[in-house]
Amino acid sequence: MERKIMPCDALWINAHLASMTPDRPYGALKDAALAVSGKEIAWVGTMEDLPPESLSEARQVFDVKGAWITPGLIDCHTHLVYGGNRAREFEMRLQGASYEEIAGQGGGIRSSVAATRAANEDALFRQSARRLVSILAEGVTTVEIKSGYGLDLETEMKMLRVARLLGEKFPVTVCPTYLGAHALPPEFEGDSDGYIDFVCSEVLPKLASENLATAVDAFCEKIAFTTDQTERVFRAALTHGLRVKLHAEQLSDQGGASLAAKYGALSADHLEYLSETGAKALAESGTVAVLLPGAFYYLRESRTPPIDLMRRYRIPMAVSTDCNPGTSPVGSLLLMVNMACTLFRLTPEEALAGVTRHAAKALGLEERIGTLEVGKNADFVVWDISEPAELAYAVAFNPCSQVVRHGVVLRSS
Ligand code: DI6
Ligand code: FE
Repeated sequence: MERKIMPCDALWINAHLASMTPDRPYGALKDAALAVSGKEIAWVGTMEDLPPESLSEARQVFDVKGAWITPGLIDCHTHLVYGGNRAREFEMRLQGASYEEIAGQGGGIRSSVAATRAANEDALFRQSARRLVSILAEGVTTVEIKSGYGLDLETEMKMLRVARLLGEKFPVTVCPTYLGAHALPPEFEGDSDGYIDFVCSEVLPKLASENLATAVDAFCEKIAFTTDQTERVFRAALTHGLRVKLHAEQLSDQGGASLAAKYGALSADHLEYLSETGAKALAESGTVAVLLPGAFYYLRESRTPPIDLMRRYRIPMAVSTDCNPGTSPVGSLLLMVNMACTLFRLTPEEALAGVTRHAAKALGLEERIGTLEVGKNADFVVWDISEPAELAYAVAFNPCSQVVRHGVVLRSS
């Protein structure tokens, strides 16, 4: 083992590390220390192996007295930039209207599109910032944000600029995704192929040239877009060097997972109706299955994603908020960790891997984040808990006591 670790900028001692490497449960290393140099993790090991001089040489030492440290949490599927809210539709659903019925009557995603188009950039930023602040309070250091409530070029660009600005104003890495094929905008009524042409030949090239998105997503569903249309979007995305991902098999089995796999998608998301063929395809392409228990809960779905099938095919499972105004108005990733366990029967360890290591892979960032390993970004969280399963067990107590991103201590309590 490399003994010399210094000079380092800061050292965390007397910690238990849930490094989330896959070699042992939680990647746990008890009675350990972690050193940071610049923006990266410089050393990880036991207190016993820590060279004694490092304590005096480190510029800052944090004695966390037996607290646990995990990687910074990663919320890999959100639509957190949007205008307005859909509380009225929530009431309608409580009175018996279905999500599909409301969408069919021009509500649903389209009502958020109207509100997002109407909001100016500043208002959109302020509304979205409030939601982001809630998510960050629980130790999230990376968040994916999708567009898809603008649908026209101008509003999609506005949403993605707001996403970028959030990443500049708040201590979080924002991964921006273009979700043009989310719903058919009113100006293309009756012409969904025409809309897909517009997505592929006008919006996508413009966003790619302005670096406003790093990935492209689509909603492949009876109430949204077909597999043929999705495929056209994927082809255009790959032409412009963008990665793809897909809302697949949420309400029915459309073969979206197989299609996502065929295009080397980073992730296929939702997957309540995933078939064995789809699972096999995801496994072969190394595509991450992103589980979204918030949407499952709000839609009062009865069919859970086939977790045993995913385990059997060793598909990496991520967990995310799906923060959106319609099916998951949720600002707590730890609540999703809990619900992935209670509703989908993930183990707490699987759920925690779902918001760290596997979420990193769902964003294509597994080389930089998601585990506590030397050379990765120094993005981590100190938790006031006595074992890692506590993060899945309790709801809303927020045991986050310190957040570090890129080696900078953001907050301590
Ligand atoms: N699936 C979802 O759960 C969200 N988008 C999607 O494609 C819902 C979006 C909404 O209802 O506003
Ligand atoms: Fe979504």
